[in-house]
Amino acid sequence: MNMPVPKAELHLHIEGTLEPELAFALAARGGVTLPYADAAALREAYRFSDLQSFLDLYYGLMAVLRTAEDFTELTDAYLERAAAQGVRHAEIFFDPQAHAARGVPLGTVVEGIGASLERSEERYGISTRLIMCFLRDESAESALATLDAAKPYLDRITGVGLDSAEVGNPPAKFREVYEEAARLGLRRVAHAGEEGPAAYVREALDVLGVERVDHGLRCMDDPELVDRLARERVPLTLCPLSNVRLRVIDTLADHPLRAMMEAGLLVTVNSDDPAYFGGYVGENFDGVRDALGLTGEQLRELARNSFEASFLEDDEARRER
Ligand code: ES4
Ligand code: ZN
Repeated sequence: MNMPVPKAELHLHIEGTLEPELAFALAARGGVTLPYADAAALREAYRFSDLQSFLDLYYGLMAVLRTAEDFTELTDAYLERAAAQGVRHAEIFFDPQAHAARGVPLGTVVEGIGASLERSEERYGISTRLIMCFLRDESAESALATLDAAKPYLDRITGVGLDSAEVGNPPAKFREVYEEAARLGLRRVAHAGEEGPAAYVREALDVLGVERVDHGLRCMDDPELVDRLARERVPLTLCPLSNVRLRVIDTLADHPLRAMMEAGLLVTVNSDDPAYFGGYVGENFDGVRDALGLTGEQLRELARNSFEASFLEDDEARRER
């Protein structure tokens, strides 16, 4: 087998790494009843028509994540798989509001994920950062309260992100939240231009001051925006298998990734919610390589981009590669 190329993963929802088998194991341990006969039946339900149909299942299945140990186990399982695929650095999203709504406090989530991340370098050879995402279909007040609740844990949280249902929830709704995050010294990213329009990508840059855009593929509808993103070297974290499974595009062969590289954009390849979308970062790399006919040099460029786009300091990023 070829050695996988060293890479960073920058767009990964830890809750989206919950494999059906682990979901059933955690359900049994926690006394939670799932509305599926078994793991195979659950996997059968992973036929999504759009982002919302996925989110409904994704938030529902989180019911099995209750204790800090559950989050530690979830994170360990991801890191082990990621290491096998050449991941040397991972910037990991989590959704505190989705857990708080079920009575699982932010501290439990951070302590649980953190216990895994603490050992990640020595166990898996993966350096990590943690990024707390706000649910954009919840209110700005709820996001502000979440940011407030995170204050005791800011030594373990590198930045903030914005995810969940995009259309109708534009970035500007969270202007104050991002201003406060900046005051607290947090890095800023946001999902934009996944299902929403190019205008949301522009707004994420101009109103939220994001340093990196998650997905962003709809920028391709706006040539002026593409020029700006290329000129300013704003990284875009693409998730090709996610886009196919959520019907943002029809097939991998329709993915704009190659056109985006040729337009001079700083794009990276990531897995988003790998347990739901048919593969981890390695399968995403292999998928676009085969569907788009990427060259070895283009694949190496994508791997280089992933370190350049990361929140590692320049000297750290060089060492990881
Ligand atoms: C997500 Cl694919 C995607 N888009 C938006 N929000 C999300 N949360 C988890 N996965
Ligand atoms: Zn995402």
